[in-house]
Amino acid sequence: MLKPKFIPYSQYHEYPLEEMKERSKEFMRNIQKRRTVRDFSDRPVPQEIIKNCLKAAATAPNGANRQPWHFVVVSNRAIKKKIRIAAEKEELEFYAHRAPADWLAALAPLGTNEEKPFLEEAPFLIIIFSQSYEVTPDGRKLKNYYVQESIGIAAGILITALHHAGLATLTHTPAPMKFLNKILNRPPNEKPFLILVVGYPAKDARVPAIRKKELSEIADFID
Ligand code: IYR
Repeated sequence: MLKPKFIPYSQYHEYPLEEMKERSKEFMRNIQKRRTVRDFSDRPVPQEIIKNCLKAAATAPNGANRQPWHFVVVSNRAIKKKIRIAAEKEELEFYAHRAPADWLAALAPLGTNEEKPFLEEAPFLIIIFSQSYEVTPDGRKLKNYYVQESIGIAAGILITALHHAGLATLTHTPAPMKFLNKILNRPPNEKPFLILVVGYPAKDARVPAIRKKELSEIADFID
């Protein structure tokens, strides 16, 4: 068993209380402006920004620090087209047959359908894969832990980092997504978690008029 090694947490920075309050408010106000966007511009985005945001996502707390994720960043037109064609095939099946009536009713306010032009129009698709296990250099399978939780947190940080940088995102999950392993040549220990569509919103982008729950609806304080 490996012996743990500890180092001082010297990066920690404490802010005066007033500054903490201000910072929390400022962050809240900024993240409240995030909207899931479905109308993307094809304006290019420097890859450097995506790289920085991925490095931010990679700091996510995760099970046993196994970091059970892999990100494939696609800007190649031909690959984006392949992904669109495969996703729309699944989505047509979903909207026409697979989705039960209650699910379609729940989606109605979002105005979604099987057409996914954003998969080609947006400059970047980030496909997030979760790794249920690792394969060691000598071929052994090493199980990962809390994979869903870990990858969910990493995706959240990625979305937040991209928003903070000034980009719009869409969390897109055509189901099933197995076709992504084939198109992107990913190994069997990896499962697509979501497609994150990234770019500038289109000039005339519109978003559904929906509301977020109030704090009193989502939280209790037990003093
Ligand atoms: N994957 C489909 C359907 C869909 C499902 C949920 I839950 C959403 O919040 C949004 C869409 C699609 O992307 O259209």
